[in-house]
Amino acid sequence: AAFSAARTLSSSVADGDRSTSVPRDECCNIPPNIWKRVGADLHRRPGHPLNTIKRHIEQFIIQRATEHQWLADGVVNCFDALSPVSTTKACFDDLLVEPDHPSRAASDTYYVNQTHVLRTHMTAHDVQMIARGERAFLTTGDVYRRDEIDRAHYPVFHQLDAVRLFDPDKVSGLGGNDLIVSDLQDTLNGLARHLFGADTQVRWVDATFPFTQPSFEMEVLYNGEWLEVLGCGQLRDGVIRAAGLDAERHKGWAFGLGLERLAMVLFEIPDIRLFWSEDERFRKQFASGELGVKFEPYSKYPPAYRDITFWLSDAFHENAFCELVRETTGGDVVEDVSVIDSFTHPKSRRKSLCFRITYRHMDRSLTGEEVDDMQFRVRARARDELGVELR
Ligand code: FA5
Ligand code: MG
Repeated sequence: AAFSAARTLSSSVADGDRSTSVPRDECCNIPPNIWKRVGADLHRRPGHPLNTIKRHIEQFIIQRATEHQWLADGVVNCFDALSPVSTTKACFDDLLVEPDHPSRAASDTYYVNQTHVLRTHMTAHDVQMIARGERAFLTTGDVYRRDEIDRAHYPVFHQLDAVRLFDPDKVSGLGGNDLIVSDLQDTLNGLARHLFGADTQVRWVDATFPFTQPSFEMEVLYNGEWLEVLGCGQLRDGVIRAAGLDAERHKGWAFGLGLERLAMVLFEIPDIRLFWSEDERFRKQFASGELGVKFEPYSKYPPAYRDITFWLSDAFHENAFCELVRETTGGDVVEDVSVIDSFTHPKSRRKSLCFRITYRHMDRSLTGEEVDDMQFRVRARARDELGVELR
């Protein structure tokens, strides 16, 4: 409802001579604050912490690929300007994501129209890249997910994905698959040491992704806590076939990692909204583009809390409420939205939730009046647009 005029998105893709222009239709669920982020390309800004991490990962992989002769000729190609508008085919079908998989739901994914989404992961590019002849490559970009609001979650974040396909002659026969998984884990153990230091502890946890088998998550021990940094695995035959290759001969691995997660730990950045800050006090600290920087927090402005309680409507979804809060308050003013109480009426079985909204601007303090005004508008919109009954 927020858009009336048709709008198209133009965005250059890596090979420069194409551009996509995708019209929206009634399936579009992308609010203005999200559109605004498309094309911001934080990961391409020199001196931005996401750019710094991206460059260091690229350097590490290129060096490893050279030392271990990943490619008979050529270099590992790194793409960071691929359009974030993806077809559902590339983002889901080609990757064997089932038709009813929750990641496809409009409650979790931003649709431009019925057949196009804002990519939910960088893996969306893998099949096309393999199909056009890439055999070892990296892709970095902004990905979009409708999600909850807190200091570690933001509806736009950045991922770096990598793929390595092997020389068919080297992996045929016995031991081929073991070789692939051990090369994958060696590569990522090396990457973790490169980023976090030589004596970093890493552990491997079994995972499930539709497009890889076996699948793993890598966790890094950092300041006493195990932190999930990436997902990975051996590409399934169906993915290789979707790219037009013979899966008997062509095998390989893929991984995908979250750049904000890594940056928050490495640089001690306490809030994911800071990556979007234009404040010089943030920007300047990272201008050197070096890995060793530790963020010096500047004064944190005090939070203001407001609660809202309502009876749910049938189609109520927490992600939609968080998005409404974000849209109503202008994006980055709300630090957290959490359920603090829930109640089901014993007779009617109606459910009521109480949310606590934490208001805190990153760059200035908010007046009580401003907060009250935002809360008032959140209440009105929740009632009108989500059909909830305020209490
Ligand atoms: C994926 O997106 C898979 N495409 C990864 C993959 C690639 C697996 C290739 C196998 C082969 P997942 O949703 O777990 O998986 O996200 C991958 C990483 O992105 C996570 O480990 C985390 O570092 C980061 N991430 C995920 N969700 C968020 C979020 N809401 N905010 C910040 N970072 C996130
Ligand atoms: Mg995960």
